[in-house]
Amino acid sequence: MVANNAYGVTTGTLDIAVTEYLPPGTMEITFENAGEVKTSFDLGSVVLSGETWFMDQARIGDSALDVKVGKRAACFGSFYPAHMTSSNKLMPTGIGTISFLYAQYAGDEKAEPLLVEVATSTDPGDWLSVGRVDPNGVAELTKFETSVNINQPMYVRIRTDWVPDMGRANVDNIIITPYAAPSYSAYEQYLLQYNVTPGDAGTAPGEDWDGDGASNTNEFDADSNPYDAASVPP
Ligand SMILES: [Ca+2]
Ligand SMILES: [Ca+2]
Repeated sequence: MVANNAYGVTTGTLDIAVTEYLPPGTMEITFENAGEVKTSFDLGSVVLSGETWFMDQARIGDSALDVKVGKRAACFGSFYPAHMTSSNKLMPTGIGTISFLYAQYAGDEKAEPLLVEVATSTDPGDWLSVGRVDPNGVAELTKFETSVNINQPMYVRIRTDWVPDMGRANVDNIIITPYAAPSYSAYEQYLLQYNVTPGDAGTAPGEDWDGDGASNTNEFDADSNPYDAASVPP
């Protein structure tokens, strides 16, 4: 790199660790904080980054066979359906994305698939699946990310999509980002006013969707309806 300073131009190299950008309000669970320990697979609760989670048939693994970042990662058991479920609805403004690292537990030859679910209540029928990933045969931690985009707080659950005779899975560095309302340009807002999704066929500014001879841009400028040939700029 080249830098200008009081001593003139200097050059040199600099090692910069680039970490992922996390928007304000992001929840990050690394299983590394004090007390983030659960040695048994039995049902229990554990506070992770300030929120209480229930973990059943799941422990927080710290063995050499747990595939993890740092000292610990979640380890989902395989003898019975396993889950970790938030005890509260998370994220006051809603959920944008949920991501985590996953791998097959190194001590097993197979791994259970994992499901990511959200809900407004913890009634069994209320869970909405927002993602599924298969750690089977995945030896190195691999990132999974799914868009949720729900603008209200939700319970979050990660569970095994259980089938008998599989094996354990590790999950680490769970990141839940806050919902962010999309920002639209004036032109896009104009399209949305007519219930048309920006980017759909025929919506580009130079196009003439309704074939009335006026481009979408001209209709935007005149505030006429670009999807009604009877509505044309004066
Ligand atoms: Ca960790
Ligand atoms: Ca037109």
